[in-house]
Amino acid sequence: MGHGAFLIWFTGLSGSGKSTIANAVEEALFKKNIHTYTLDGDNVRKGLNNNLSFSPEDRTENIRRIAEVSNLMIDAGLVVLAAFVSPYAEDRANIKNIVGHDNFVEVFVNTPVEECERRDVKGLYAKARAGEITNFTGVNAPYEAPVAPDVQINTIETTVENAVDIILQHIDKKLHT
Ligand code: GGZ
Repeated sequence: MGHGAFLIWFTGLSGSGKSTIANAVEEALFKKNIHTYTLDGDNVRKGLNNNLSFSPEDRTENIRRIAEVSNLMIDAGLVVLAAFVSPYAEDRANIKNIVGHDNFVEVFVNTPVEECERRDVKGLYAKARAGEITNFTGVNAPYEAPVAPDVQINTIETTVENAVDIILQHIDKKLHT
């Protein structure tokens, strides 16, 4: 039996929890026998997009390629999860045009920069503050928060488990079409 194929796009700052939530959603979908693939900085920026920097132009190209790859994966029948900072509203609108509006679910992982910086799991915020990383989103590069995301997760008030439930509820209809 088949299932719906579409893209769940997670946007938010570095360290906001995008990948953690995407991975937990993927695990929940796996248990429902849904075929998935997760794209994130770790598997895309090291390979397909290893020639791209964090300049505004390269971020736009990063997101465009990821949207095109996602579109191919949707063609193959997968539920695609993608976790990228994707700071520009225009780039996110472009994803929607590439995969088709009905195939796009935008999840805003809304963790304030102060909280991301407090966690600083990878030490990147400290490096950005020290001037060792330029163009760092939230410190010296902009993040344009989604105005009307399909789902918004406030990670200060919401556990990963609850976030998964909220997202699963939102995509339930799409899974069964
Ligand atoms: C933002 C950066 C930067 C700069 C390196 N700005 O927490 P992480 O480490 O694993 O997630 C961040 C990741 C962002 O890559 P994306 O492909 O998602 O960005 S975008 O959508 O804007 O193209 C962070 C790390 O790469 N990183 N330098 N300057 N994040």
